[in-house]
Amino acid sequence: MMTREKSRQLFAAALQLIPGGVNSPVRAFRAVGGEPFFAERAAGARVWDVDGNAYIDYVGTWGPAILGHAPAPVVEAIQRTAALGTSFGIPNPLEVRMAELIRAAVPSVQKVRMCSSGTEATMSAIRLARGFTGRPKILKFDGCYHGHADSLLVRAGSGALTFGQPDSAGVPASFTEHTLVAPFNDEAAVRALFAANPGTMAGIIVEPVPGNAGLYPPRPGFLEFLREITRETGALLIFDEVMTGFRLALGGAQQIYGLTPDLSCFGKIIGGGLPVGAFGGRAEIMDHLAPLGPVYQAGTLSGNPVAMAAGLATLQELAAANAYARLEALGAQLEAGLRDAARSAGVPVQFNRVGSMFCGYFTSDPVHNLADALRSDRQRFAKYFHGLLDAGVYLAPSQFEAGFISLAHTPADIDATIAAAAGVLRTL
Ligand code: KE4
Repeated sequence: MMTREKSRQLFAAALQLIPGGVNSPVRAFRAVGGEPFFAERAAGARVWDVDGNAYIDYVGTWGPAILGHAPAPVVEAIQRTAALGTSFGIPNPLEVRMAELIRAAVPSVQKVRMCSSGTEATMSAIRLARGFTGRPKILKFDGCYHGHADSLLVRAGSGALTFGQPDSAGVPASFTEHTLVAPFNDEAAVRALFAANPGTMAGIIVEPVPGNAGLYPPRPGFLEFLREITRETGALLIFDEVMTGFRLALGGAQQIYGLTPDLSCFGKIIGGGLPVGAFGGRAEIMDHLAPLGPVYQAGTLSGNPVAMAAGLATLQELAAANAYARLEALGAQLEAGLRDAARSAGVPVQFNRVGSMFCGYFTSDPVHNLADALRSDRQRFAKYFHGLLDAGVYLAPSQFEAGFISLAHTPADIDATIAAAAGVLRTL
């Protein structure tokens, strides 16, 4: 049995100093019970806690660690760049290189603006959509999480959903009156909202593969429908690819599904674990941003050289041969093994996966949207989570998060995970 005494002591101290003892709510284990472990170090597919326990890691710092933890090219790029200055607040060559790489990988992005988080990216993209169209309303989908900007904390996923408060206190109704919400994969609901709000829709913001209520893929044709209705009505289609960008393919979900959004948001992987966000799209839209246009957006550390170096090193590794084929093979191996383990244990599990993103829901019925996800057995998930944790496998500490496989995971790691899961499933 693992002991986590040092983590327990650290958490007790943290609780006196930091709200909930954490700097981001989902880390607090409130959705699964118990207390979080404190990370000492991470390398490759593993993290070690301060008590020396090792875990095969499927959280990957919520997506950025697609190469695995502390990849040598990224660590070296950070060290080399930091020695030249950690921040300038002056344009630097790495920002240009990053913009070139993003544009080369994502053809819908003619121009891109760097920022320091996914929240900043989506918040800015929405402001830009409203400034470009001169219209107020934005449609989002329930269970989708786009960061914690006021107007987007409406029926949001991830940590907001985990705590049963998808709408946050402190956000006046007037701040969200222009935020419309529809169920994901529901064309009729989207059509009805557009019909009820003629000429006022600035855009739709969507996670093309929602990963903040677990994971459920778009039904065939749904994303194409969103592209069509926005084109027909002059609203902008904004793909929030903070999680899926450079994760599902070098060109993200839009490459997988063959679609061209008007704006795209990025984060996580493009920072290689350092604070980076970005948003980009058609030049005629992006040129509405200050200092060229009337839509203001700014950031002290936007395009920070050290963060750019970490992101560039990550993207360069991802551009290497067959990275995504390797991730797909590992994902398929995990999916096949976990499906077999659940079947052998007689435990109903719906396993959703797109590439190296996955989620297992404890339910007999398919999961296509938030309502389906909410019908899953979260108590069973909590037991499964802790059983795996004690077996040295770290899943996201919430049913409403996605899992991530990295290029550092090996087929042997996947087999060990499946064996651990099979043992835990038999106890549920
Ligand atoms: P950040 O502001 O946390 O960098 O990004 C917000 C964001 C925007 N869009 C999507 C699709 C996202 O998944 C996120 C952040 N993801 C969560 C994990 N589900 C971050 C984890 C956390 O809140 O601690």
